[in-house]
Amino acid sequence: MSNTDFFQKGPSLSNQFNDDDLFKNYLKLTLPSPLHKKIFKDLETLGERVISDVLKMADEAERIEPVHIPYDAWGNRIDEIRVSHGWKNLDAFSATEGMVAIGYEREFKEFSRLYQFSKLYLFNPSSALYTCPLAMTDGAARALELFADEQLKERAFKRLTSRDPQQFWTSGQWMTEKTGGSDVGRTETIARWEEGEFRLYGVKWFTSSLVSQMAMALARIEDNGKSLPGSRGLSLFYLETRNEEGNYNHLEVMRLKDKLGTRALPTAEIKLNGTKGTLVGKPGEGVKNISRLFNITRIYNANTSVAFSRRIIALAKDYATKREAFGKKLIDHPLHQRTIRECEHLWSGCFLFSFFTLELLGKEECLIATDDEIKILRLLTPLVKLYTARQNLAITSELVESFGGAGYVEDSGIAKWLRDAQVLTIWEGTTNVLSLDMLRAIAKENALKSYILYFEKEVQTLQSFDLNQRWEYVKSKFDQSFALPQDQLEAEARVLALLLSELTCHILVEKYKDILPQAGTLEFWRKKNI
Ligand code: MFK
Repeated sequence: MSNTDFFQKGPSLSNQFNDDDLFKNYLKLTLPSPLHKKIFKDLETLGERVISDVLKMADEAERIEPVHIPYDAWGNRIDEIRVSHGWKNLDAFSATEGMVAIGYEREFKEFSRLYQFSKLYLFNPSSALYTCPLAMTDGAARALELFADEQLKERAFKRLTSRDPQQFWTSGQWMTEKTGGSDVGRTETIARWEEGEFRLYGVKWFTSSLVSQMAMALARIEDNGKSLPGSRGLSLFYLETRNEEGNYNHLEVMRLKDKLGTRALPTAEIKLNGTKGTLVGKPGEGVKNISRLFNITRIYNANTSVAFSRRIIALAKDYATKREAFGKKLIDHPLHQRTIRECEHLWSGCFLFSFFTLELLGKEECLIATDDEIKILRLLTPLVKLYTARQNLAITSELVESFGGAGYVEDSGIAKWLRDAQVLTIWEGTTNVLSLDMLRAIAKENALKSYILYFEKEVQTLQSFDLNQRWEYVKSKFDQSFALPQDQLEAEARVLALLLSELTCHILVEKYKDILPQAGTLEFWRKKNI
């Protein structure tokens, strides 16, 4: 055969639910039996759709990127954000499937979040990051559920949690400004009381999904031309992006961001020119209140990371059964196989970590979590976000490499996984900011004590020598670090955050070792001695 007659077959996907044994078995073990029987059919159908019609919507959304059209032909300022049909169809699909609604209908009580995020987990890698607006929508729904009055709940909460595509709204989360990305306390936007309502003035520097119908924003209430500095001066506002006539609510689009990845997502710089807003919660409690929102988006972020890792693993495994080199299939090369298996092992820990966090979230929202569980959720939320995002980046980089040059070209569809992976470590809090948030949770909530109380029995029951050693080591490392002066403790924060995340994965991997992908276990590699 001449060289020109050879065409390599690309990777393909099979049903993403049926193909994922860890996911299926974890749900079987965790959900009461009538429940898992009820939802498995739905997940199986979704597992097929995310490799067929839904994937086509996402492909279109990624091929036809959003554009900003500032003026119409006659010079009128219109600031249209034009998105593809694919993007709009993903919105309708999300509503119909109850991607946000399931979490708030609470039909399955404390397991509702597990069910909802099982669907999101399947949808995520075939959504062109439509799960970003969904994350903010879900976070906004939670903030409104907790802090809004009945009138606002009736108007907005109902729409954010609707399954009817005509009624369904998505929400933006307008926090980041030029002065402060992570340092939200430097927000400059002001809220001025004018003729019986608040009007917001300022520039929001990263606003994802301007095509959403509403947003939650932070602003500094001005009184007689003065406002309190820092985060204590910030309040949380609800605003609608358009008025009844369909015109923008006194805001201007400056431009769309030209980003490394997430290119289907219209992220804009916008100017608020007197945007009408409604105060949500108490004045001055904006950061505290919006943290209820970003604690939800951080959990979405973790779900996205594990779902993305799982997808690239599925693609790499399939490709390894098709591609031949040096006389045999890639999968038959021990080193190639080992690389994929090690990625799978890392992913297994991350998967279990993220779903464990969801178990706690479900309990907290149904008011059946213990005090310790609430504190552990507070502690693990920044950790699960930072750890899964970093591991996804490592796994993705490794597996893009496993495609060789084919992984580096855009039209194979592989390169984009690496571009999109990078954002997951950045938005919703960088690794360092989240490591410091872990310190905040420990200092303020005494959350480490709850963690130790909760997991100590588990570690003893599991009777693993390696795990016991690790447990003692991490505990002593925390003890030593918390005895240091504050600046030295902060310098240790990232190391501590990674250690505690790894320990959590280690415990869960031991606990669920019977359902791990066999070849993904450490045991397997030890026995093979390679
Ligand atoms: C695919 C899915 C992905 C989702 C995509 C969504 C895309 C959206 C794009 C974006 O908008 S990205 C923007 C991301 N920005 C951030 O995530 C902000 C990162 N910065 C932080 O998290 C800082 O730690 C923080 C702004 C919170 C620090 O601010 P401060 O002013 O130094 O906070 P401070 O004074 O420590 O805390 C104020 C209050 O909030 C305290 O409560 P008290 O008033 O009762 O003392 C804190 O305990 C509380 N707090 C802070 N963080 C909290 C929290 N409470 C609960 N959970 C938290 N995480």
